[in-house]
Amino acid sequence: MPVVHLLDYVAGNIRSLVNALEKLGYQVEWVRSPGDVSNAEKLILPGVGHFGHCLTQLSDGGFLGPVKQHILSGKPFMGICVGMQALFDGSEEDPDVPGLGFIPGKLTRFDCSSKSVPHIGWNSANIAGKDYGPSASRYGLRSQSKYYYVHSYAVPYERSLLESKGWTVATAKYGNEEFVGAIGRGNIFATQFHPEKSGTAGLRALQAFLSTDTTRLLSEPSPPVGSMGLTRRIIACLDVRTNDEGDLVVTKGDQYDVREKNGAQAGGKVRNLGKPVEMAKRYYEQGADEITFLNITSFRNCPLADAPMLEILRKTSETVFVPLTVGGGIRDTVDTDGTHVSSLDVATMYFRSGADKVSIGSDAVLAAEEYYGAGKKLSGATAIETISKAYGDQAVVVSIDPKRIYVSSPEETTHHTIRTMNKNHLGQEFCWFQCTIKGGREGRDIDVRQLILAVEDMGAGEILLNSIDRDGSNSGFDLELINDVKSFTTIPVIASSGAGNPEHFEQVFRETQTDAALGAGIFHRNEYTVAEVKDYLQTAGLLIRQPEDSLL
Ligand code: 1PR
Repeated sequence: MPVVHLLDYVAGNIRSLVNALEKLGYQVEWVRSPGDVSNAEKLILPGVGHFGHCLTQLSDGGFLGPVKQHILSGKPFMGICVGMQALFDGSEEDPDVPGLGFIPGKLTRFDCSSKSVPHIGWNSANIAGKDYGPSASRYGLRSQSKYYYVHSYAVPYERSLLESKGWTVATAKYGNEEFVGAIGRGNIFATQFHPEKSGTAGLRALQAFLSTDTTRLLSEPSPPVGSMGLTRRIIACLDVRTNDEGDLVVTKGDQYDVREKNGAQAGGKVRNLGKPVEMAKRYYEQGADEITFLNITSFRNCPLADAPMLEILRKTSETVFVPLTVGGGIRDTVDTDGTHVSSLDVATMYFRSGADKVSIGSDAVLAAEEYYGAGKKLSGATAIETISKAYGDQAVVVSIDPKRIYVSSPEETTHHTIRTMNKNHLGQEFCWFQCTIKGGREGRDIDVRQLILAVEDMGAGEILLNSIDRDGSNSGFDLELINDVKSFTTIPVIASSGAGNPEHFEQVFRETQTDAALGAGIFHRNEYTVAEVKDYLQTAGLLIRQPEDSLL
């Protein structure tokens, strides 16, 4: 088995890098003392922590000389994240600490006046200049691929400066700032992004470094202008429930309860819009960035008896390679045989079946009420806390089903109000957003702001922000609600309810700071495909991800 050496100079979690290298068929050997460096043929410097910390550790450990020697001798060297930064002259982060100086330039901090810092998420690594061809592709980078970044300092990109010195540079754009995403020359290749966390695209870049086989290089056209930056996520949501035959079908009502009336009008039949697995696959192929399944009858049925939903996830995850979220009935429960099953166990079943995130609705509201009842104390036992502790914040979504409650003035309620442009029929121009449970059937005395602040404290990683008033209305998202929520939370928000055409998606991205937008009925009723929405957004100048067809 071929060997690659990893420099082990600080304590840090680089397990995923090891996994990625092993997946590519390499055995990882550790370089733990300066003397080990000379054993390495291919050496990787992973980056952990601060620029200054990294360089100081290398220097104090006596690694600087041997690492420089390795690079100068022409042996393959790869730097990742701070490992890439170390190759430059220095960084604003620690101005007194010099870098290795192999690449001219200094890192500066991202401007945070108009965007969040750190820069986190999927962005490009596009080779700049006209000569984007086989030589550039030796680094395995593709203009249409997206890579996972998390950093606050970057090397600002100045066209031709590095290229004139023979470097091939791949850049990304965050806001208006174009920076070095990856760089290579001769035996050196370095990435600001984490290839080990960037799916197939990242593995491809690692493989390119590990492989000396340059005959399989690909040629690519120049990236289209404006294709760089964090992408806008479009999510397709499937509300799933059992029909009269006992099968789970995708259904859709409006304002949550019209579906019941529909059922009565149609002789009690559940509106059947299609099969969940097939529809999820279709939306994935059309380019959906995520798929969400909501089991909307789970408050009546025990989720453990919901074997079809687990099967749906298992089947879907075989062919759909974007994040899958499942919601409905994630809470402590009692199985049909009387056994108590914790919400963590319920979530575990879903994760094992292929879900990447669970979405918690009613239980989050009840937990938030208890949190305030206890004087804003965390119990440690809620579904949000136990699941996020076990699986990470990013695995826990809180789904909110708010309803507008109008008042004549903010003094009329203790709840957080907004002044709205959409007065009600009584002419009232203030409203608060009431949280509901059980699919909107029961309003509670807690508002959306209270709920979000509580679940943020508990460790929720994302908010699925529905609107009962807009659900199924095709009248556009509730921009006032979304703007209000974005003004007090730092958790990513998924705008939901009301999408009726591609313009509504453009509007929500332009007029709010939402992190993602979700549609249901618009796709299920075949009014527009996900691809049509994305194409529209692309034409309108918004950055979206187009699906990658093949690994090759
Ligand atoms: O309370 O943890 O068991 O979770 C139940 C979940 O099921 C919640 O996320 C809740 O939103 C959802 N749910 C319950 N009842 C209904 C219903 O419709 N009767 N549907 C329901 C929620 C709302 C959105 C919908 C958007 C977009 N559906 O998911 O997809 O409003 O629709 P649109 O684009 O067609 O306007 P728990």
